[in-house]
Amino acid sequence: MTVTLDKSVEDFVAKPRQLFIDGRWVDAASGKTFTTPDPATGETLARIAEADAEDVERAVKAARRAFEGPWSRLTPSERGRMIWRIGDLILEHLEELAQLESLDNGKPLAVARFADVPLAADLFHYMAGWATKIEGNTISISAPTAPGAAFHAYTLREPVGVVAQIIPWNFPLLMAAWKLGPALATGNTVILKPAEQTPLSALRLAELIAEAGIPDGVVNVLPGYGETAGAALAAHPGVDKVAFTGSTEVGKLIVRAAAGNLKKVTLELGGKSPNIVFDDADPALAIEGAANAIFFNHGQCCVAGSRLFVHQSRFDEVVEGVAGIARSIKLGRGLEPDTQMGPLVSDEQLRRVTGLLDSGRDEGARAVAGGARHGERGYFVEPTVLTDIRPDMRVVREEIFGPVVVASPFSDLDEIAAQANDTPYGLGAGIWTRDISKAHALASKIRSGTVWINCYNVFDAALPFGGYKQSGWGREMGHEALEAYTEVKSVCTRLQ
Ligand code: TXE
Repeated sequence: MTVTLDKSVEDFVAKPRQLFIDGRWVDAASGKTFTTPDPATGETLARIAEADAEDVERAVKAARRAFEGPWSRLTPSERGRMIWRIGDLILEHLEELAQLESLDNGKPLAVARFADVPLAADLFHYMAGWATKIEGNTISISAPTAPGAAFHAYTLREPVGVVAQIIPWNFPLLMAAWKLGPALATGNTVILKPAEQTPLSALRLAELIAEAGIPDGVVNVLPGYGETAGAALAAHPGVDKVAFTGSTEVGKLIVRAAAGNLKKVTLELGGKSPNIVFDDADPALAIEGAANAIFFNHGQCCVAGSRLFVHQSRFDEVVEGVAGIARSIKLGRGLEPDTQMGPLVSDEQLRRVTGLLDSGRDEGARAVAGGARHGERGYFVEPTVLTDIRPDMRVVREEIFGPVVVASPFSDLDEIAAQANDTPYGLGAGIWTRDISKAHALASKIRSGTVWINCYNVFDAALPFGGYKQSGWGREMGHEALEAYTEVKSVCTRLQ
């Protein structure tokens, strides 16, 4: 039995949605629209205005006016209260937002209720507190070139300015929160471009942001395609910073586009994260943890634990345990109450993931669970565990971004550190052992932005998140995120 949709959700998807520019809902200048499909059926879910370069132009102007005008005149405390209110409004509309997210992305409603929406609210609540705590320093200086003079020197932390934020489809609302929270707390204005596959929750969030009292033009939301709206934002000379989450390939395009006016860039990109199970790990915990590491959100997580390394003495037991969980996962429409895994987000992702599964099979990998598309309608893929792999296989080297884990045995600590780091990525890693010294010794050797010990996929608004190597630049969340949204100004006064 499918969950009955809230009337508000039915109404929201029934009406064509517009762009949100300068506090108003407007059609695209071109008049163009696009549709977002229900990934469980492939049928059209909603129609949305399609932003293009001309709309980017309008939004950048609005964001600049708001940055220099009303937004800069608010006190940090007023700003913080509004950001807090966004968090409250998200919680007040939890069910509605969870339904929209499940419909648009395909994820189980229970997951959206339990993870996406509350974590988004928590991020705004956390960042609201920082608005009143942006501080510089006073610095004693010696100024060797001005002997005998005395100075009073201090630093100010100021907002970067107009920020473009380009986000993906795997956690649409939560990615919007990760990006907007720190930008607003530090006094920037924003043009947010949600992914073309999942624009709905960001558009509903824009309504809540307006309701929270955020002035017109501070947050603008432009649904549209990457090659048009996204590229125009990344290249626009009136944008001071671009924050991007998505593929490493597009991350590199963003860097090139941003070079025109040398805008600041932060990137949260792909991963191929190692998850390492030692012989002394609690087997039940490690098996469940390894399954969660790869199957959560259908493997459509940048930190998915997609390379499972198991000590050779426990390899068969752990792999069979994870494969058993894979076989038991109930696939279905996100809105069915007993669904444990929904469809992938799009036909394109379905083709990408099944293409990689085919290449794995052709190169000699063995599927001990799954290995193919599930059904013929919608974008479902079987939870898959691959063994008999070699380091040069595409399934081992490339980010699959689906419910597919590759498993291989290892024998000692030095060997496993080298294997774990044998990837261009460096986003996450998991370590499962009861030996705390071994865990920390390995954690220090792994080149990644997050290491989880005896847990996986634990996120908190206070914990910085981001990548080493080709997984990105900069950190999101935590106090670190504020640095990426501020400039430091040194002010130096001669006293005598
Ligand atoms: O990503 P894109 P796609 C990885 C994952 C996945 C692959 C492709 O491996 O299989 O990327 O997914 C916008 N200028 N991740 O094609 O294209 C686009 O509109 C400016 C990892 O969906 O990178 C969307 O808003 N913007 C990842 C956003 O970039 C552009 C999450 C992401 O889309 C653009 C998603 C351009 N030229 C995919 N082209 C993660 N790190 O979590 C596209 N976009």
